[in-house]
Amino acid sequence: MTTLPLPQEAVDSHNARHAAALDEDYHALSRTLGRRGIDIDAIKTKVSGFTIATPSWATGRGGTRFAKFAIAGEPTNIHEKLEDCAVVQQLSRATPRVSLHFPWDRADDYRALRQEADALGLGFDAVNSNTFQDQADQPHSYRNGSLTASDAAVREQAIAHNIDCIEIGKTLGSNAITVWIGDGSNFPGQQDFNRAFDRYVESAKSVYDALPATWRMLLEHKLFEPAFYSTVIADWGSSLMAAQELGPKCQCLVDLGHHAPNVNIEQIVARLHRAGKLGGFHFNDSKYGDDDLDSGSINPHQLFLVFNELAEAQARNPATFDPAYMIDQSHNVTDPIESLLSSTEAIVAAYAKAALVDRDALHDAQERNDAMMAFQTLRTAYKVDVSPILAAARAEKGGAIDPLGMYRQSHWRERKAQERKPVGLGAGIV
Ligand SMILES: [Mn+2]
Repeated sequence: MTTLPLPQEAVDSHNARHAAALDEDYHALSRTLGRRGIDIDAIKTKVSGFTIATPSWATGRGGTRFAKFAIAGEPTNIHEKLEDCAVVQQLSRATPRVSLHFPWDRADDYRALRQEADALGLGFDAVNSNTFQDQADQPHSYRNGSLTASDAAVREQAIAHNIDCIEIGKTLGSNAITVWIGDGSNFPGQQDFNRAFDRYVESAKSVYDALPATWRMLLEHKLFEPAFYSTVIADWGSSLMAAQELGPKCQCLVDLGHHAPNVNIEQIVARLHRAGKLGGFHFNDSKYGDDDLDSGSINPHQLFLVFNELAEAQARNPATFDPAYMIDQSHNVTDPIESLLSSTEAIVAAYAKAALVDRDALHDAQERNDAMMAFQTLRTAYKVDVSPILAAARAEKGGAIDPLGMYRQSHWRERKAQERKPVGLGAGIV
């Protein structure tokens, strides 16, 4: 039996208060889109089917390299993190799966954890391994790298941890492992670029060989940090080379914050799709580097352009198009549940706007070299306020018409501040 974290009657009565205004806005938009030959209900159906995973680690105040400032009522263990993810799902109805990170989310009994999640209306997305920091009980340090370390014993330990994550994921019902390593160098000459890459491919092959038949291995690249001179899997080129060498079950994962400033990320999306290696996404936003800011808070147009390429890819290969979508953010100054609700709305809105693009008109303008009309085709879709479509889709599934308003009204955090033990001090890069 599903036991949702908030009383559903409260959500229903909240929706009843907003229903008339939503109905008015939805019908007004329906008429506007209708004049362009777009059926609003068909877009709403698409939006209803679109889901994104939430990461367990984003339910706490992430902190920076400098400090972490916890809030009262923050979750302190995987059980409380699942509860908070269930609040996001109950109100947004677009985040039905949680992505776990090991060993951060270690539990005694993963079969029981799966049942616990199921009772909250949640399932599990990709599992994430962590060989970028040392754990108290491990024999070898990752100070000189993990999957690419020059010491074979360190590499073996990192491989074994990844295989452990796959085993846990099998029990949880996951179907992918996301691998991000911090391996790299801080000094010119410190590391041989290609020997490190060779060791990466060799180690990753052992992880790949442990994948169940239906699983995918997603390689996440990142330009810099913690290594500040070179990173082994720094860019989509390195990621693609590794994924191609490893085999068909290995694909690339694009984190929006893991690129050099001003890189054309939407073009990377198109290229990876062309190579059959577009495996997944981590959504966030960025001003300077890997800022992990809330999705769409800095550059919502880029988010839309990324989704435009995803929609293009889906239209071309609907049978094989299946990227794993996840939010990957660090919430340092907000209530993490509020950031997740707001980010979910921004991501789904970008998806909905991309679905409004007149693809025939776009392709036609491209072929005729009509730059202005090609651009205006995108701009016309981008300018639409799709909020009524999102709200109607949420309400139909039992979510809140105004998720943030409903969340504040629920006093969830204040109640949890009474029940949960306080989080300690500390730095917390995520
Ligand atoms: Mn990421």
